[in-house]
Amino acid sequence: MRTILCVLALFIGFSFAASQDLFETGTIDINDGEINDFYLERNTDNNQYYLLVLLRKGGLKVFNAKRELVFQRVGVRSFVYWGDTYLHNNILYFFETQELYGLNFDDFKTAKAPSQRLPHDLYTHYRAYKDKTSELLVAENDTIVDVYQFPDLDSIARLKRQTGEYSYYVDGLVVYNARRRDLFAFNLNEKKMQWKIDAGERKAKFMGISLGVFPGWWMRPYWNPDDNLVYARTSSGDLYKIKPKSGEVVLKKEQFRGDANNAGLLTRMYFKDMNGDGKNEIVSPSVDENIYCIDPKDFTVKWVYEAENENQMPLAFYDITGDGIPEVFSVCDYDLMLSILDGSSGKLIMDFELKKEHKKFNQTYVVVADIDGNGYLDIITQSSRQKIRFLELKTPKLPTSGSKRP
Ligand SMILES: [Ca+2]
Ligand SMILES: [Ca+2]
Ligand SMILES: [Ca+2]
Repeated sequence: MRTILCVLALFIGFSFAASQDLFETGTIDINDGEINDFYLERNTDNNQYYLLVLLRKGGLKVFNAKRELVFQRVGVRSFVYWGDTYLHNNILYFFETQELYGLNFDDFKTAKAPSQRLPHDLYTHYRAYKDKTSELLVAENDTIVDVYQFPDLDSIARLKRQTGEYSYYVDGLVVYNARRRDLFAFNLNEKKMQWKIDAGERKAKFMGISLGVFPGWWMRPYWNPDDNLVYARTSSGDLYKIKPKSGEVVLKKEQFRGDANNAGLLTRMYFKDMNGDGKNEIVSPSVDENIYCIDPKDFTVKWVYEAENENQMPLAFYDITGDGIPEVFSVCDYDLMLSILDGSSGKLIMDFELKKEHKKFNQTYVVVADIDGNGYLDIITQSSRQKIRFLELKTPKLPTSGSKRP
């Protein structure tokens, strides 16, 4: 019986997606600058998808699903991120120098939000949070984390630091890397440091020979809404689960994938239900050339996919098999190999080498959604510094539910 099921699974696996089912449907050429980043967003009023392109020199371009330019503005440096989308009530907030603007995606007319100027324009990241009663903006760079009321931009706190991974706001606390070794939590209500955790040490090796012990450092912390706990990684490949209020380490797994130099160095963490039990698992690309699905309960590895190349870029998620569990879309660094993994097993459904127009073009975002609503998944990637490429997966016809890149 087991053999029959395996053969059947193999047959189904191969029958619903092969690389020849992926077709190019178009490109967008940016003629006046290099692309810094692109995002796919949906206007919930008219259910239309829009592609937001941020230029390296500054500047925003917005395209509709037909790849027509519907809005552009020079000088835009950064968008305000709302956790899983850049649109907040269908408004895209962005900073142009120190001033906050809101672009309404219903009519694409820009207006200045009722705000004051930020004290400087050197922030690298803006993230807004909806709290119980208000909205907050956390603006940060390598030396400061500034917390403001949103959208009026009254200052709430300024935290100094010496290293620049993104912070996380949860339950009145800003959890951030104050120094490479120190993860801090700052209490915004009481205006004091709540706790601090040291990253420990790292044993480094080269060709099997010990190079000694070095201080570890923290990478960006995450928050899992399921259990309301902070999840953090260190450069040693250690995983932590932390109670935000007390700083109590609920679980720590040292070097969860061994002691090779890059083993288990997760580049980001996604919290998604990958087995349909209503609780999130952790899905992570890693510098060690794997993609992991990890059980947050005990940090055991539920599945691992050997990507065979480093992966530092974001993943995308969308259920194409109709079982309610999102598949994982990943593009490897260096070779631009797109892999689609079955979300419940991590098994490869298909892979496809994306077109590179320049040898040195090594990394791309990937976003997925059925942007034209024809029942087939659209896959959007970058094929050069100035070109975005659209592909469509012709098999299978999509189920009605799904998700886009978080
Ligand atoms: Ca689950
Ligand atoms: Ca699925
Ligand atoms: Ca489509």
